[in-house]
Amino acid sequence: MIWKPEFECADPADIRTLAGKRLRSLVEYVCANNPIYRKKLADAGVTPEKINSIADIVRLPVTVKDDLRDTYPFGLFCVPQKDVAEIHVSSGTTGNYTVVGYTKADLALWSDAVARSLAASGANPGDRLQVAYGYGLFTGGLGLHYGGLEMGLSVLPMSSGQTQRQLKLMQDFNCRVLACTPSYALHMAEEAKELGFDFSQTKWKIGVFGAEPWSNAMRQEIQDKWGLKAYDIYGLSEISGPGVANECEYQDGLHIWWDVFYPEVLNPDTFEPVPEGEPGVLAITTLTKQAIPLIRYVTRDVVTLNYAKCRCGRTCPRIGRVTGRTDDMIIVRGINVFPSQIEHALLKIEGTQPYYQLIVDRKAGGMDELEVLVEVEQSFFSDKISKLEALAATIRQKLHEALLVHVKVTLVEPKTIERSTGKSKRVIDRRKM
Ligand code: DLL
Repeated sequence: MIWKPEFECADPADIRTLAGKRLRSLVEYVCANNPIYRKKLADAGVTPEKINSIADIVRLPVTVKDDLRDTYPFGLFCVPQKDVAEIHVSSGTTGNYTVVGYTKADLALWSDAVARSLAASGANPGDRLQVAYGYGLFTGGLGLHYGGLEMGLSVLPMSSGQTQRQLKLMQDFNCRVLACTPSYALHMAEEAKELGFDFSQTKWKIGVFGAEPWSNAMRQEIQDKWGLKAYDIYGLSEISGPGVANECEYQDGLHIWWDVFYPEVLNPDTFEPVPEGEPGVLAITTLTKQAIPLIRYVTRDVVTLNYAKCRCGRTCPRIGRVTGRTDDMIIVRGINVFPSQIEHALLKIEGTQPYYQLIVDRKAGGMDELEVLVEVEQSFFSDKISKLEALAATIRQKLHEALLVHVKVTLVEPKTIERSTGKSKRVIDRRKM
């Protein structure tokens, strides 16, 4: 089912024309309603009259997370407080939180974007949707909730955690669509196994998983354990939340809803656009948002964009899986390492579990050491020690091939690594830079 074919399957030239018009209105709007934006655009020498097509987007200065933190909490808002219907806060690790506000129209826009995403994943009106993303101030829970309502699904707002209750209700209520982080899906499957829960008694059709990087190998594992088809959903609070982009039935890249969230791929250092099809950092312009519209917001997510028409009929470009973030990338002895590379390598090794943690430390002499903690099946610990050693050697070698850096491998028993019901913390960086 295609939720908005008039946009999703349109001639790309028509979408670009529309985006150009929307961009000009956006520049007029922020200049009229926000002094910080007004000054920023004036400093860059931009006036609305200079925006004549979407190609002029490169004239506009980019927005970065610090622009939001520095103006905490409401500095970039463009509407009076009375028009702010809802507020979310993203989980900042340093400095101020990032605050996002929504007018009623923004909530409608967000609901629509998530409805498009659910439809692309194969949900149908009437399906029961179990939302096991956190609700809190995280956008995952309410985003999927609103999208589900908009599409006419029957929404079960579980939030994350309480796994036993999740399992009971999914079976009793014949839930068809699951929404949670991929790591929580694996965690639930693990607990289900211990409880003797039988997935063949459930009616699952699809899962909509995102909010953290995952791989095709992890997808396969989730699909096998749950007996559903697993789709990748992407988004970030600053832009609305989940539902900025989503995979279709072909699971071959995430369609970005570009009539409202206009994407560019930029060089992470210069913020110049990279040639089409090359990797870079994703920047998004919210073309129609009211409360806190963002112009060329640099997400820090490293992606590639594919403009080829998809077999599903959609013409909106597809982002490849997020291969990392320009800011969670770790540099070990001069080599860039993405946790997703490690996950990918581990999932291909027999006997390992999809739970791992990276610890980066600086040893005496200034050498960085990357230690990878990997959970392995219990049987390895009851077997001869040589078997455990052989497995550690295999992992070391495979990781070296994948990363081009030597790592220390520590094998740990199942359940040693802390489980998360939301995003898992993969990297512990103990270096004092
Ligand atoms: O994670 C919104 C969301 C909720 C997306 C539920 C999908 C599902 P934030 O907490 O602001 O918002 O975190 C945004 O998470 O910049 C990416 O680095 C990462 N991320 C989100 N989706 C994916 C994904 C939500 N599918 C940040 N694959 C983003 C990889 C993802 N990384």
